[in-house]
Amino acid sequence: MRWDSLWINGHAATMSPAGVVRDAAVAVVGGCIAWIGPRAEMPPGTAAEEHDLDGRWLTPGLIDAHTHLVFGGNRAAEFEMRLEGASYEEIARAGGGIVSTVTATRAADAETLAALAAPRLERLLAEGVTVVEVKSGYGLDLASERAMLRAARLLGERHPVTVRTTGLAAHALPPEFAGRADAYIDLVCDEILPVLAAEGLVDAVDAFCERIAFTPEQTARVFDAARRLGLPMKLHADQLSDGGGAALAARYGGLSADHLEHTSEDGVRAMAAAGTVAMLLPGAFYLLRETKLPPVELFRRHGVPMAVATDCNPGTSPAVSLLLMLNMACTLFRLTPAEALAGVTRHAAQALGMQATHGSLEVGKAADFAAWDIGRPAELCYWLGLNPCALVVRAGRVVRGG
Ligand code: DI6
Ligand code: FE
Repeated sequence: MRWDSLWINGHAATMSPAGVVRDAAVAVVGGCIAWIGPRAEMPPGTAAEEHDLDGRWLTPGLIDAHTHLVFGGNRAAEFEMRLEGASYEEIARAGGGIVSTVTATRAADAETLAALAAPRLERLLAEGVTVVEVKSGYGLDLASERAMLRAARLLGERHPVTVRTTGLAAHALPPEFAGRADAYIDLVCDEILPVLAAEGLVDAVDAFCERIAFTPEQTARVFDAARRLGLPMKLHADQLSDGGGAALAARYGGLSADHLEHTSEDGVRAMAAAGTVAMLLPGAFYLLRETKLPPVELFRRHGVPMAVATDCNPGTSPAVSLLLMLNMACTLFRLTPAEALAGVTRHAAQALGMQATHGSLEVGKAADFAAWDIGRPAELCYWLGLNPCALVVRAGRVVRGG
């Protein structure tokens, strides 16, 4: 065999059915994994480049499958108000919250938005992230939603990361539509989503189904539009109340239902039947000082795959560390470290519909991986603010460290 590169002398947490491979070898051809397994069983071959991992651990490149990374301004003032007693819902109803970010985002063009998001993205990438999902949803009109999604595409061109975009025009009611939510949903379904889809700017469609956002009926109309456009769906569901969002996402065959603190067992059952991933977002739970935990035990019992993401956004989760979310998923939500790691690899890939090519170290998948200075995989969930990432490889190329 003739390989482009060969990686030896490390241990691999493959996140595939092969599990942990000690003293592993990984051979790469054309940006994909051509062979992986115990070094002792490696077929004979030569590599153009050989890399010694020095006993480090390899994982698949991490995947942050739910972010609102692109936005203008920030909401530190609102953070202060909340500490003085105002609730997230009260601030939203008083015209603050998401709408204040909309004002700042509308004032920026795609270039500016990409420049504002770049340092946040770089923090994620420094922790071994190789795929990131980025939502729109702070533009809430065609031009500004387009600018956000263009900014996301620009980030994917300028940084060593695969960007998946999600059209979240149904995130909040723009002020100019006050009292006319159905008319705004018409605009989303008849104009914003079709135009952005035709321009190749959206890979999936999301909505915020919640008392302070859109009803299940309005959400269903957005999903019908997504279906007509052939786009996969995800949903901000049951974050602040049980609105039946998880079951709604499942009914449409959604890739994921996200947040889910208030999801009922019926919702969990529907997700299991539909193969919808439970996207857990401990950063928002933490920042909002929520007390209602997502039904993790029910997800386990019904075999619903759990993913974990930053939900990086200026209001409820100004988080730029996926490793910190691993810790919070374990500490706050009681995931095991193995579940949390699956949540940012295999199950995160599934939540983006990318499981055929990403999320585990397996032959034929993208050679996206990170090497870590750790003694065991659980250490990735353990530290608060220590980044043991030594090396990042994307599509077979070293993009960090090395
Ligand atoms: N749920 C969230 O946690 C974010 N969006 C959503 O639908 C928060 C967005 C924000 O407050 O800016
Ligand atoms: Fe979100």
